[in-house]
Amino acid sequence: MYNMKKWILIVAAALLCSCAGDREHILKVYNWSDYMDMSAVEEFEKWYEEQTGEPVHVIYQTFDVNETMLSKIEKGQEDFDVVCPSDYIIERMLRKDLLLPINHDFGETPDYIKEHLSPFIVSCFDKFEGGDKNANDYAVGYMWGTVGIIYNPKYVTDEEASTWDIFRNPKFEGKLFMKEDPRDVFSQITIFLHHDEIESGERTVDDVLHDSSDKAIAEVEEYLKEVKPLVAGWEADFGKDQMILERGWVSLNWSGDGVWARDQAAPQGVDLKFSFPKEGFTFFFDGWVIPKYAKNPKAASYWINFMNRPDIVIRNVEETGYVSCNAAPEVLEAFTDDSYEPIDVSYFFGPDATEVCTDPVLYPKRSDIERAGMQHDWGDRSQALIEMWGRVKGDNASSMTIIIIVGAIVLLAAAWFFTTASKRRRKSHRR
Ligand code: N2P
Repeated sequence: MYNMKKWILIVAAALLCSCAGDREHILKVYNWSDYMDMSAVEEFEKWYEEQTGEPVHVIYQTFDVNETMLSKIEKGQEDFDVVCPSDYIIERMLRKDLLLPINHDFGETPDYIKEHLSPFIVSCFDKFEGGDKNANDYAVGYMWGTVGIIYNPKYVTDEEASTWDIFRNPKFEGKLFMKEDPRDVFSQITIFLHHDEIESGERTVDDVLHDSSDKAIAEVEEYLKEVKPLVAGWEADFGKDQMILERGWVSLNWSGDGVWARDQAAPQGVDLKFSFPKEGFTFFFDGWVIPKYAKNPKAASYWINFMNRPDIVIRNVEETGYVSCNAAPEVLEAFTDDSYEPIDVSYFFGPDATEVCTDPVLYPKRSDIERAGMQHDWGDRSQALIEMWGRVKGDNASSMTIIIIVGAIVLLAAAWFFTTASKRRRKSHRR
């Protein structure tokens, strides 16, 4: 018996040691779902070994909501090596000291980040409100885009889809999909509710997006309660499929999903479009960061570098429909297509790119970008938004609960009444 126990302990210890040893050859990646050409993962493993002489095995996990990812790292202290949060979450992670600086020490390997990251992205990251830290030292842009409206022109006119007010239009009852993302939804609706002040110059989009007051939250709550009975679904990632299947006609969504859904729907004879609402909207930047609980920061920084190798960039954009933060000439060439009207994308690709035939949903025109604003970390006020979201979303559940409880009471009362009545009848028969 003693020998048996001893062997179990020895085997367990050996297993533990081999796992611990292995961890330095493991890279834990945590990314948004549907946000990468998965063949790039295997290719990274080979490339890393070629570049460093060390093996690595990638464990790849996905999330659909920024806050889920944040909570796993902030509260759970999980040891992901490289993750891909959005702008306002990167700000939060910087302020909470949750990130390690990006190490650009790649030896003989080219630094694709320094070579190709768009100056536009660098200047946007400079504006992140990360306390005393500059986001460019801790994060590298992966994909970016805008929040807008995917719509089906068979049922919805361009005019109807040009405003965020479409979500209150009873004509589209049961055909509207809303994003299960409190922050993205809040931002678009608050811009819509304040568009008069924005238009008159009294306030800027940026100012409105910084406003986390009770008043701003209450206004959006009221709007969402009006919208709610018309909504077919609140979705974290299935809205694009519902649009392709024509179960939805209108979806508040990310531009990349707009491109992806449009391209998937076309061969099936379904026409989908994406609008940049006239009142204004947000753009988002998702960037690679290395959390402070990472166990393999070296492979993490090589991963970020690899994600900027132009051929990998092109494959990821083609697979996901999202637009990369990388402005390499090969990328510009890959997404130049004469079937589009020329647009000015010099803000992204540099001064020569004033007339490029490219997809205006993928690369928004300069004039569209000028109407957009960025979301910022609200700190502790984020909780007030989550509570508001719970109130809006919870209403259905509570009225349903009330209906079920009342129904159950009525049934019980009816059962009691009939049993008592039949007992009485039996008694009076016997007499
Ligand atoms: C795609 C995820 C896009 C993230 N599934 C937008 N921030």
